[in-house]
Amino acid sequence: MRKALITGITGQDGSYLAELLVAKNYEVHGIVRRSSTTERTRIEHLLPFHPGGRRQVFLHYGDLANSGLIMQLIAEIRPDEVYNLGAQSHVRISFDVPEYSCDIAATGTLRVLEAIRAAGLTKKCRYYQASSSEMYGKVQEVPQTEMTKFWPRSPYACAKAFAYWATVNYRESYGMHASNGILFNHESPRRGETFVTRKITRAATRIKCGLQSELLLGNLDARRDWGYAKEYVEVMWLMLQQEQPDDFVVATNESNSVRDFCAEAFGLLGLDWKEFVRYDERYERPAEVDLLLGNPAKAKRILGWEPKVRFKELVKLMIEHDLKLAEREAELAEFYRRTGREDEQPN
Ligand code: NAP
Ligand code: F7E
Repeated sequence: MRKALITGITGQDGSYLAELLVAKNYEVHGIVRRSSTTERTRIEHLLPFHPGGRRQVFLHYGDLANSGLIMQLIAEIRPDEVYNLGAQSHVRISFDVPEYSCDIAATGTLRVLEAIRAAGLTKKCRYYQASSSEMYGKVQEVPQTEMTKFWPRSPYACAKAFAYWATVNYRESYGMHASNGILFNHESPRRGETFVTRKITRAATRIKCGLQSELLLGNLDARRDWGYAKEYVEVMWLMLQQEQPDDFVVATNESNSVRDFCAEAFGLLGLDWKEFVRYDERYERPAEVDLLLGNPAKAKRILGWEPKVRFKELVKLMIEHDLKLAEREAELAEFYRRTGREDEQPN
């Protein structure tokens, strides 16, 4: 049984990747942070105590800020593959907590790479780095490829650029099988609720169910290349199965604006987005990334991968999921209202 270690296993991508690796019969180890609330909803169904859960998933307390623990875990687990997905991944928030964001995404990456080396696993362990299209920032060409120069526009993107080069450096210095996936935005019903796509699908469906009256957004002109997260984790695995490590753009080669996303999402519910969306400058960023469009030709050529879910289908699957969620919320709110127990309703 091959062993994989995932940092960021509780996140959107970590949860889909864990499912994929379990299905491929890996022993899956995940690093989780201790916090006062145990938020494991995305991976709960995989854990041994869950009915139908699997005995091949193991969680370990740790933090990418803590080099001692990272060293200890990697030395103990001795994984065949490491997927480094942990990060403070919200670009807007990285302007509020720049040092922390960089410590986790940049130095955290170095901690993991160094732990693999210190454990004597440079030749045994393959490494995947969650690099990001945000590194292209103020884009130097359209569409972006593996050769396009980086111009990061946020603390998050600067940290990811460091992590990208650290991965290349460990490959070149120590012959490690270390690869970067330069993933463009990818979304799903598991996307965090403050990223713009999920914020829109949650709000549109809640508005439809009478739970909310408006949606506050920042820049509607930004364009993104949005794909489906569940498909994107397959590329992570594929990259580590190649004989040679390498860096790949993962994208759909289609770009839409935040405004397009609103129109599509509200439209699916028979609503006109212009009636509900209000501008709020709090959601603007000090420096914006205006246009991302990725060319995944290399991934297709070498890995045989290409995206199947396109923009409209992606919006539809997110809306369908969130509509069910909003309908349940509305039923619950109605129950508390009818029984005169509004005060007791959980947030
Ligand atoms: P996400 O949902 O925000 O998940 C981030 C994960 O990192 C969570 O499991 C989180 O744990 C963990 N984490 C945060 N701080 C940590 C720390 N100090 N130590 C250990 N773990 C920590 O992100 P995602 O969308 O799945 O993205 C996965 C990775 O790909 C991230 O590195 C992201 O930057 C990168 N990426 C994402 C996209 C995208 O469009 N989604 C595109 C390109 C690259 P908690 O649950 O405890 O918070
Ligand atoms: O913003 C605009 C915002 O936060 C997309 C992360 O996964 O993908 C993600 O980063 C666009 C930006 O994603 C709101 O200004 C307008 O132009 O959904 P987002 P992101 O910043 O592209 C990359 C590839 C990553 O690597 C990151 O980890 O939408 N926008 N109004 C808004 N964005 C948010 N969040 N909230 C708004 O109200």
